Amino acid sequence: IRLLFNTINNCTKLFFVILLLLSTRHIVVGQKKSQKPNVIFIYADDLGYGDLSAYGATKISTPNIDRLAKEGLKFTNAHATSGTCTPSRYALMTGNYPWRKKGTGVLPGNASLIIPTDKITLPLVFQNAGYKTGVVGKWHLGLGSPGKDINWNKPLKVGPNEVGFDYAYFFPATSDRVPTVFIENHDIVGYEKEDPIEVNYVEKIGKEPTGKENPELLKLLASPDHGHSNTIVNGIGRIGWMSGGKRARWADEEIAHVFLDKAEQFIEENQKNPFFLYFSLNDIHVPRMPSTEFKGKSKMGLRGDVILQMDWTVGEILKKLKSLGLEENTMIIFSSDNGPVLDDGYADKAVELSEGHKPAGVLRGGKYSAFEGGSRVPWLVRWTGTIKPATVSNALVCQIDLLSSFAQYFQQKIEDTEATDSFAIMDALIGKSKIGRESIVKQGGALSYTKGNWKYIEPSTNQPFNKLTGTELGNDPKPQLYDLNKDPGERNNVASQYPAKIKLMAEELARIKDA
Ligand code: NG6
Ligand code: CA
Repeated sequence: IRLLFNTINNCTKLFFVILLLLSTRHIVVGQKKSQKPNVIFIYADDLGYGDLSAYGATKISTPNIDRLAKEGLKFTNAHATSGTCTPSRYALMTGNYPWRKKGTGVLPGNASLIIPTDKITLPLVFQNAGYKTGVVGKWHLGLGSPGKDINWNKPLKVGPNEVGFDYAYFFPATSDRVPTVFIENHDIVGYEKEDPIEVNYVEKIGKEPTGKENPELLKLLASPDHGHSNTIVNGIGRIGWMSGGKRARWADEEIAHVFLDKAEQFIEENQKNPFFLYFSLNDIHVPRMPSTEFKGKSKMGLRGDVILQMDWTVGEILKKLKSLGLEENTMIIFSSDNGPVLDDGYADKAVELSEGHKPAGVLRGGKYSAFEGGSRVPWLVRWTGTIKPATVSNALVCQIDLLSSFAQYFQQKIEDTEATDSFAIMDALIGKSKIGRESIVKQGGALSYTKGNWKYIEPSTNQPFNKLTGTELGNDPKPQLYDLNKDPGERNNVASQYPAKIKLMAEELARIKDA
């Protein structure tokens, strides 16, 4: 080669060198800089504010997720709208507070779709900007038209594909609810027409054993009085009854792997064009049944094991991005749909084995609660080159804001009547500004209204304590007022000292409710 190089004249040499430079420059430009950033939203299920080592956990270590904090941005005042899954996800998808609409509570596995198909949604914002959009994981927003029973033996429309996702690989509700099957776009994976599927949430169907009748068949016992004693699938009693679809049913131990596989496939297939992936993890929801390699890996039993599995999943996504050269041009957001719970219906010893671990950190309450533990969640963002490493922000941000913030980023106009509770706060979401939204209305048991350092919880006569889950729900027949700066653990109700403030906050909340 050197001989050949010596024989050509300098002018030709220069020409080749320029060509080489241009072509490498072209590769860099084509893959990274000119393209709109990919966005991956990783949504953990029931992960608490204190469950990650990046947020102070010491009994468990989550190095992969912690990397997002080290290389990016960590929020300390970030929120889901609600203390449970369906309403938080409804808000994420629509930009509307869930308590404005009836039927947005925790859905059964045979519920109809609650996301309107003719209104703006988070994935539609991306589709309108030319992105390929995908959802992989837990759905829990219903399937099929309102008022119609789902026929599980026909293509399952309407669902994620009809509200903005080009690709969908998901399960309908939660992993503790029937039907325990995966759906790819409109079809149940592994479906056989000789073994039709029926689902019922009112009465038993089929002849299969249930957790109630045949507890000796269970590999994971249900906690007494919770609802997980119906059809047994994979040795685990579920909420609701199903029959048929024997070969379509999942093994819980494989869920994390299947979802990771599909997420990676989606990333790989879309590496050349901008994509939005809503990666909605099953972990760490009940039944906590990790794959074999994670069983017993933590010192905290199955709940700890699935935290490690979740952390591994995030690490695999980071590796995949790196191997495809997409590290820099991909914004990864990690958060959780509601706060933590230890006993959520299975005898997995989470309570006993979590000793010394504070799943909600300094916060009071947890999943289901109006206290901060119900909905203040971890939120990390890595966007290499744009977000400075190890940034910490205490801006008030909510998942409901992603819709308007990305619309703002893509310079899209949202109708005044749509996504009305979603604020365009992109600068805050990428750590450029410390100013997020001004206030937030959240839903645990009662509604709460937070503005600045003050949090007001509406009076509620509902039970103050959920005995089954051991959660303080934040319900009190008297108004509650907390100074979150001085008292993030909501221990001192100062309502009686600030009657004027209570009045003002109650009025402002009433105005937002009426809007
Ligand atoms: C509750 C279930 C709980 C869990 C939750 C939904 C009982 C007593 N409890 O009704 O186990 O499935 O619903 O969790 O049945 S969420 O994260 O999807 O909101
Ligand atoms: Ca949840």
